[in-house]
Amino acid sequence: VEASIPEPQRAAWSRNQIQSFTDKDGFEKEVVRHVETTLARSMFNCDESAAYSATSLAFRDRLIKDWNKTQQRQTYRDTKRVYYLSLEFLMGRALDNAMLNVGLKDAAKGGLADLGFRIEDIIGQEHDAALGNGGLGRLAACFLDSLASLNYPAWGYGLRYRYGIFKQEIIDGYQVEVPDYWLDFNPWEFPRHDVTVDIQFFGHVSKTTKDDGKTAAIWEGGEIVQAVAYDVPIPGYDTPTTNNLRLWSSKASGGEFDFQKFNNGDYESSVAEQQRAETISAVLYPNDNLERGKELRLKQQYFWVAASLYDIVRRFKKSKRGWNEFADQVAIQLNDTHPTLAIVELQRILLDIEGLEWDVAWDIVTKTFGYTNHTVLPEALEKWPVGLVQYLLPRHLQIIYDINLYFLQTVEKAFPKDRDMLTRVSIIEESQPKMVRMAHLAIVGSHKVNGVAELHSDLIKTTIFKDFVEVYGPDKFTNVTNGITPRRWLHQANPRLSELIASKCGGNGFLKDLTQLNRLEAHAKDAAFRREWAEIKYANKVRLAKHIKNVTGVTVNPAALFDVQVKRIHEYKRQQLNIFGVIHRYLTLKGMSVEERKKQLPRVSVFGGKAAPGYWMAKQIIHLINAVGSVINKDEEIGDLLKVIFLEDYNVSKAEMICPASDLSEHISTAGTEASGTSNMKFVLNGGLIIGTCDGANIEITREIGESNIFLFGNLAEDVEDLRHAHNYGSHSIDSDLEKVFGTIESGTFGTPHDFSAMIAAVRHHGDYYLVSDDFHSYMETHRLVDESYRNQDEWVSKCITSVARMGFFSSDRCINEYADGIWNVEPLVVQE
Ligand code: Z57
Repeated sequence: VEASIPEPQRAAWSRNQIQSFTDKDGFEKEVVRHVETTLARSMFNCDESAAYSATSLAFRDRLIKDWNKTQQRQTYRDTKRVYYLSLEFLMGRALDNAMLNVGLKDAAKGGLADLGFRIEDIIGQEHDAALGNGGLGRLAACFLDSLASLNYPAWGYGLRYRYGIFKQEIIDGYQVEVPDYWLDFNPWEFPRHDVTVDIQFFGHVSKTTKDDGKTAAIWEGGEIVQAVAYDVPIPGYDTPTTNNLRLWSSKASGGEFDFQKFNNGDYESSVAEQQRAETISAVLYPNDNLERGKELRLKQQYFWVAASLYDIVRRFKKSKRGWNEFADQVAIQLNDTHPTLAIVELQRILLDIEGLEWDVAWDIVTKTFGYTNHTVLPEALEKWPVGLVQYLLPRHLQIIYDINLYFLQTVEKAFPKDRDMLTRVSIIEESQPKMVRMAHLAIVGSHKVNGVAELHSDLIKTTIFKDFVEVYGPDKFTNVTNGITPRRWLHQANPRLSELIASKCGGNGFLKDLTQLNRLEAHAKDAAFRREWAEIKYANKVRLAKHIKNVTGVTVNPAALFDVQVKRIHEYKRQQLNIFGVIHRYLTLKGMSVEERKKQLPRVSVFGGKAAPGYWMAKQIIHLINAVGSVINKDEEIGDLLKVIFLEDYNVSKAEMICPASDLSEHISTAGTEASGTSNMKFVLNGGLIIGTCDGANIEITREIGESNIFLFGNLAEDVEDLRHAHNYGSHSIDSDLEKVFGTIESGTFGTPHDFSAMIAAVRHHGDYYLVSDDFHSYMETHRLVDESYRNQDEWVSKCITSVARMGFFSSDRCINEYADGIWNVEPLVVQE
């Protein structure tokens, strides 16, 4: 079809494209046009929802042009592309981002005002795209923003879940999960019914002899599921580059119905088959840092990986290059081990379908892939039973065994007679049942492996991947410290602060070169500037206070210190330490005279975050937080001095409101457990200080902003092992203040004590694996320092300004440039306008 349209004709068409709007009046016309034609409604009954739809469609039209041009440019120039494979993309809302990146938010604001709407209300209509659990998925979203903003030719590949992460409701203090049906109306995706891939499952492998006498494997039989592409435009900030995020949706192959069965009167089973196929992309697994080994999850992984690789190979083949150029044209990054089957799938394609020799193919494969590890927690490391892989992907299992054989042969040569070494590094764990260790496969099949913060990258080299450092040498392992996009997390989330910063940094340049924030440093001692700064923080707190009032009914004082911990609920992140600390604070206040109380600093403790539905202990923690809140918040003796809020359904759009409103945020994981953390960066960038442990990126944040600008406490990663050993084999005495907290809970102050006994027992009787008791004293002491410091507002605000000024390093732009240089070997595609 493409070829049949003569070139001059095509060129004429593209010159005559309808011009998009460039100002307020043009925007209004487009909104009216979309309301009246696309949406088939009258302007007389255009409500906020219709205004959202029409505004999105107007901006979408603009994006499409840049998007098409970007794809044309990338095809024409045919430079190396990056493919970011991630099972999660936690995108949040798209409209505000599109308006800011395109640079026409003011036009839209004015136009919507003319039509009788407030732009915030219209933006607020959008449902978050929540195709992720937490940090890993949000990192992927920040990376897409940076890749586009820096003009890298890049694609994201993921799954188009019908249900993203569940919506959390809090009922009687307990988490209740509600399905997140988000696809009702989504103007940001484009179905590509012409871009489909047939994906095979099950079946068997037979051998055949080719013309040249060699044998080849044939994978046949089984069932076919169709992958359909849905494309999402990813606009870069202040650049015409608009990249593509391709999400795969599953459906039964052979169209809507199997007509054979239909005609045979087996209507029901043909519909059932269709539904079974659609199940593959139906739901995001809601676990963060936990792998549960479900068959459907493995199906999702292969479905997505096979469709993506087919697409990547198809694109490469269009360039008519030889296979020896594949790794010069294609870089594929594995976001955790979830897409590790891509390594096996590419080897299969090159070997079985393209007929390359094993060694030639394997060389291409290893040059193509890079693997990012995001955790050292053993329960999060993926392993699949050999039997399940055999049953679902028989040919892939053979290839995995061959990869392992050749790998172990080289290890054997380097470490003769070291059976233990072979057992430890083997891709196959010789357990009952045998397991495929996905991290080992990912390491063996990649040319670079990276951790996500310095401490984490050191830890993987000395603990879980120690043997691989001996096998490959240290250079295969590297660090790329995480970053966040300043566009969403400063400019969009905190427009007033962004504007104030721009006024001192010589304009908006800092949004593309975050190191320019250092120009702020000179103003930290400027009293007038500090006043403006503090006023913005206060306004952001007022906004959060209103939200809290709306959703919980609790009145909080915006002048109080807002102390925030929002992230997935997990024992290693230690929300239990925080709530025990809150109880201790409450007891201290209760023990004071009225006079003494008057001298205390008012606080609001804000919590938010989802527990994995099957994570019982995490749900108990949520329950305790709510139970404590409902007692303290109505204690009239305490009043404003302490409020405890649990905000339900924490997500990206709520984070955009919460981060700018925090004075202090908590990043208090047991040292050595949080690979990086990224909300720590968001909070500091928005002018809040951190209380935290020496863990993940907190360490590098401290190095950048200075020790006097962060409240660090607790034991160090290097001491954790000894402490745990002492708990289990020595004497384990619990901190006496913590015992008082336990006593209060056990006395029934916060409801039936039995509800919380497991949380207490985890510390007292089950080895206190997360070192809550060990760190409690230092945690409370450090909170006292926070209070003291907050009393001196001038000093506090200077600390905040100085910290922001020194946060330049934590841009995801820096991070993406490091991947591009050190791992992908790709360059930006300069746009000539
Ligand atoms: C996830 O969100 C992270 C790691 C995982 O292994 C899985 Br599964 C999900 C997080 C880490 O816990 C954070 O510390 C890190 O900042 C984030 O990934 C991005 O690297």
